Amino acid sequence: MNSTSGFAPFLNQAKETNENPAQNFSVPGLFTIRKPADDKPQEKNKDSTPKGKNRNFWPTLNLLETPWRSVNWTSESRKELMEMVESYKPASGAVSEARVLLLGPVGAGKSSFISSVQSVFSGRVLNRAMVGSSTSASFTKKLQSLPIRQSGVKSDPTALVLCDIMGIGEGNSTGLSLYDALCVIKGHVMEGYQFSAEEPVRSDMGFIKKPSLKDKIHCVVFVVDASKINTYAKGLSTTFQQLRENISSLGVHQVALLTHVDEVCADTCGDASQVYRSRNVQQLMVKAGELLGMATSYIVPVRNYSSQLDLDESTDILLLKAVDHILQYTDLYFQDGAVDYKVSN
Ligand SMILES: Nc1nc2c(ncn2[C@@H]2O[C@H](COP(=O)(O)OP(=O)(O)OP(=O)(O)O)[C@@H](O)[C@H]2O)c(=O)[nH]1
Ligand SMILES: [Mg+2]
Repeated sequence: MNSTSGFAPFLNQAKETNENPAQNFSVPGLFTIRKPADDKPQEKNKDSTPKGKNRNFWPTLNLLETPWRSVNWTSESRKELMEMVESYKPASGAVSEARVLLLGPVGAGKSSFISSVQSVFSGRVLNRAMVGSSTSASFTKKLQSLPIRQSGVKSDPTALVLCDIMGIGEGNSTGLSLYDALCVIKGHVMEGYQFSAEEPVRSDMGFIKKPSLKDKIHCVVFVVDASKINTYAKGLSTTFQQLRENISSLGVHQVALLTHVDEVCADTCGDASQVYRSRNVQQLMVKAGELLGMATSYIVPVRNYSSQLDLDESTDILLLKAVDHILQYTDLYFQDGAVDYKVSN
């Protein structure tokens, strides 16, 4: 969390000039310091004060005056986004499902994202994808393809399948290797394949020699943890660069998720709808772009369900916006000539 000590003079000015702290005052060129309006009813879910903190007068120093991306945080928007995913059909008659692979360092929140999206559609917080804790070894070991199911009683599968995999290593000897990742993307690896950091995918056992379009990955989503952006090993950037070059040469588009945004901003922790007003999140998005070698426009912040037991509308919208973003780039793959190749490699 940002220290507020550098802003002390402004805070004193606030106290001196505002007998009634309900009045706002401006710091030239910076922002308006505003007392949360006790006399004005706050919109539902718009409380930017972290729970447990003093709610009476805590200027929102970490928050931008206006969000830098506009999102509609209403129930209607949530419903529309859910309907969009439920009615999604891949822009190619050759496949009935879009297969999206999550790739990222250990503990970044790949499995949690899948569980969180499943939770949104099932109406309660679930843990279907195996979520681990943030340790040095990947908790997920197998290739697991998880369909996102429609909301409602029938819960038929949608056309979106999210594929979970072992975390990528920070060097050559740990975690999923570049070779293994490319084998999965090209469609050579069978469902349930158990990865090993010591041994690459073998071409004799359960290897799909001639994968068809339905076996391949149609979009890659990199997942990075906002709270670790500043401390990831230096080699990770090179790993991402190699992955991006190789994946791009297969015609597969890539986007990225910045997870754990609740851990880098108390305002976002208290209310996910503040995410695009958070200075910290904005700065970390830029750093994530540098780490991944990607323009920020490809990256979206998400807050996964980790400790919560109940769904929250703004968190759902953030997750659904991420799915919407992913599907746009998935369809580019189908629309591109890339899918014309009959045999991969
Ligand atoms: N606060 C918070 N915790 C998160 C978030 N996403 C994931 N976590 C937690 O981070 C830890 C690791 O999450 P996983 O989903 O297992 O991460 P992973 O990328 O699948 O990790 P491996 O399978 O080990 O490679 C778990 O304790 C999650 O609850 C998030 O957005 N916010
Ligand atoms: Mg996992």
